[in-house]
Amino acid sequence: MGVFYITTPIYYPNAPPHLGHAYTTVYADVLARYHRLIGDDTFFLTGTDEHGLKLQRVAESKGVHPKKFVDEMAEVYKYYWSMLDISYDRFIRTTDEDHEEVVRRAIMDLYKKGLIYRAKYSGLYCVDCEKFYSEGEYEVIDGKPHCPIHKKPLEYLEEDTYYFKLSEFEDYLRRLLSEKDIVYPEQYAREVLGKIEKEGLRDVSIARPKERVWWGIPLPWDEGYTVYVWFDALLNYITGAGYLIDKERFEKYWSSVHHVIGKDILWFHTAIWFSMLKALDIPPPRKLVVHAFVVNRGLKMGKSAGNIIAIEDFVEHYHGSDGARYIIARIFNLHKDVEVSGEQLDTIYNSELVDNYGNLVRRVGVLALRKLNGRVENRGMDGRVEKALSKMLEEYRASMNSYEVSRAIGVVMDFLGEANAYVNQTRPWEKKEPYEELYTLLEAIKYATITLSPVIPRSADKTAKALGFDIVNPFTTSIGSQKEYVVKEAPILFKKIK
Ligand code: ME8
Repeated sequence: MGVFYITTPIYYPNAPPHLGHAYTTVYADVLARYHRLIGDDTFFLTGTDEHGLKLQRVAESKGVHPKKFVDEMAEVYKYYWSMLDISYDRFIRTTDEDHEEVVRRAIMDLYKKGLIYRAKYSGLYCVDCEKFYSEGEYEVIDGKPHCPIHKKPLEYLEEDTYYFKLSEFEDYLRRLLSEKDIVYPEQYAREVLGKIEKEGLRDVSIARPKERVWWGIPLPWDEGYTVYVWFDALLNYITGAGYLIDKERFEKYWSSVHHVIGKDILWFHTAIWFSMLKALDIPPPRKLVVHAFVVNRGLKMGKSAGNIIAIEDFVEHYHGSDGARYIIARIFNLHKDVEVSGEQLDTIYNSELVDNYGNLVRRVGVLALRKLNGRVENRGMDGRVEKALSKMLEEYRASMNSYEVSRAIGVVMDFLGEANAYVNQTRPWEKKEPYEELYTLLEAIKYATITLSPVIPRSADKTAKALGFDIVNPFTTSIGSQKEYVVKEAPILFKKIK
């Protein structure tokens, strides 16, 4: 039995999550469910990033204390994740007591090691990114520096602060990024290396004066400052695994930690996070899985672009959580941005979920009930389908293990296409007792359902109950080992979108 620890970014709860956040979270959930299915000791962490200027300002604009605001918003996030059947093991909040303690201890540790020093800072800041931009990084619009992502004017800041000596880790980072395949896909490691090559690695400010940003964790040695929100947030991943509280648990999960992030926060999760970990004598993550953006009408989906798709609308449109999850997992792309406007997504839903999978379940269920009263004994299985099935399982496993969820689903869909062709070729409705045909088809459906269960857990359960099999590890049961199927009903799983 393996161990699998998976995390999503912790999102800023300044507004409810949209399809962009669901994109990451559903993908991570599919991987978590897959690893539970194959018997791994799995821990899935998500949550909210609650401190900092952005949250302070939103709360102020609403006239409420930030804590009250984030308390409400954390519930909003949980509500949306339950709407999408997200099976997280812990919902971490940066205002959680154990996390605040980890942040104080970690930053104090680095201070004592001489990796933090005080100096003046001046620069241009984007509050939406919670990030400073230097020349060459920002966009100039109407002669003024603007955030390249949010297209809003940057704010000029000048203040005394504390720096983390990021520059000391340049060699370490270069080596890590070029020798160890931590970052997947590799194109993103090259991107970070290119940036280090071009600009070098500069020290980063990791504190904010309290007069300006009071909503944060005070520096343990200087109450006049709060911890920079990113320094605070990144540490959530070690808090979640039990750092400081349970050494054994921490070491177990940390040895297999997989961070899933969007490419917008790649720099923080490589240059800064890997260096912070090194400074704390913690090994780098096992994998950093980076994905591209959801794009709507040509622009990255986001609040400031005004093109978000609400999760509730998406779920309603695809007739529930399974439909929405399926579409997200199927279009999910690590390498390239994905456009979601237009008819394409509905076509995927109709042709794959409704026609290919749903109709096969219905058809075979009806035939089993009509022809054999629902009792389908194993009296042999078609050799060609059996072979296709074992090939499908191998390719599925390889795709899932290399984080290519969409490819894994594609493999199952191709196999289901063959199973549908097998029905048409063998015409079991014309036979008196089509044992071999129906048993073969039920085996096909069983394994397709099990392998799709991390994506469409509700429909998979429904199918399993209706046709009479269990959702179990597909790699430890052998094909053709079920003695009999007792089919109870022929469910209609999905309805077409017109
Ligand atoms: O960055 N396409 O939080 P955030 C794909 N709090 N993914 C998208 C997306 C889109 N259009 N929009 C959002 C933060 N995402 C920090 C993280 S982690 C220690 C701190 C997803 O609320 C994607 O995963 O801005 C992206 O990286 C993340 O939401 C940013 O969420």
